[in-house]
Amino acid sequence: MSQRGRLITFEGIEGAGKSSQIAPLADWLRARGLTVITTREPGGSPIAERIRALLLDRANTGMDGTAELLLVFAARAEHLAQVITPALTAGTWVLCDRFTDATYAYQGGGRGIDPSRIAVLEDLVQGALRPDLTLVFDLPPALGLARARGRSEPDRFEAERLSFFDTARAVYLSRAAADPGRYRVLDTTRPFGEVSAAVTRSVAALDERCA
Ligand code: Z5A
Repeated sequence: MSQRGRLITFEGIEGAGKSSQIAPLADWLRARGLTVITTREPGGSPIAERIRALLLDRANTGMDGTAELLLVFAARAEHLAQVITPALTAGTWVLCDRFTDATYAYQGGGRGIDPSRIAVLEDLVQGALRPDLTLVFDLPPALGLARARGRSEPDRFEAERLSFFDTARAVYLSRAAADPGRYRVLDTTRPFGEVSAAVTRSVAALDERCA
């Protein structure tokens, strides 16, 4: 039976530079003989992508916070069942653009939902599954928003106030500080190539095939 794959999650506030590091890391891992898929949340499977559209649609401004939380976890349950769990079981490495840390940061920090409620849903939907490694791409929110807003019309989250992202960032940093074994915080005010090198250094420690 093949060895279980690894789940690596990419986190950070809007425009932190996480999405653009996923493809280079996937190439780097494949060059070392590993089977890799890249995916994202909310989304990553057909039903979860439909939930993503609901969550990001600015026409849904004012959505109830608990409804938003449940939609995020409904999408995650579907993504886990259809994509992540089968891949990990088959020995595939899964690189996921956002996962449950985003729920603690955005629905917990940003929307003010008690983290203990999020933890209940995390246990229900994920059981014991937690990422093997979480990379937190960190930069001041004003810089992240300036990078992201250069691209397209803001979605329902991107349209939030700066203080929303300040709170989300603080949650990410405090979760990382509380569990240094699982998290690496990367300074993405640094040039892209330096951040990529920090990503591969962090991942290399996970498996001897990456050394
Ligand atoms: N959400 C939630 O509320 N709860 C949850 O549980 C989950 C998600 C899972 C998904 O949006 C939204 O869902 C998210 C939270 C919510 N909303 N927000 N905010 P998304 O996935 O569409 O958006 P995003 O995750 O924020 O992605 P993003 O805007 O693409 O940001 P990014 O991935 O961190 O950045 P990037 O695309 O890699 O880079 C942004 C720009 O900066 C781009 O032009 C790059 O070329 C540039 N860049 C990248 N790195 C650098 C460096 N080092 N120097 C200079 N420029 C750089």
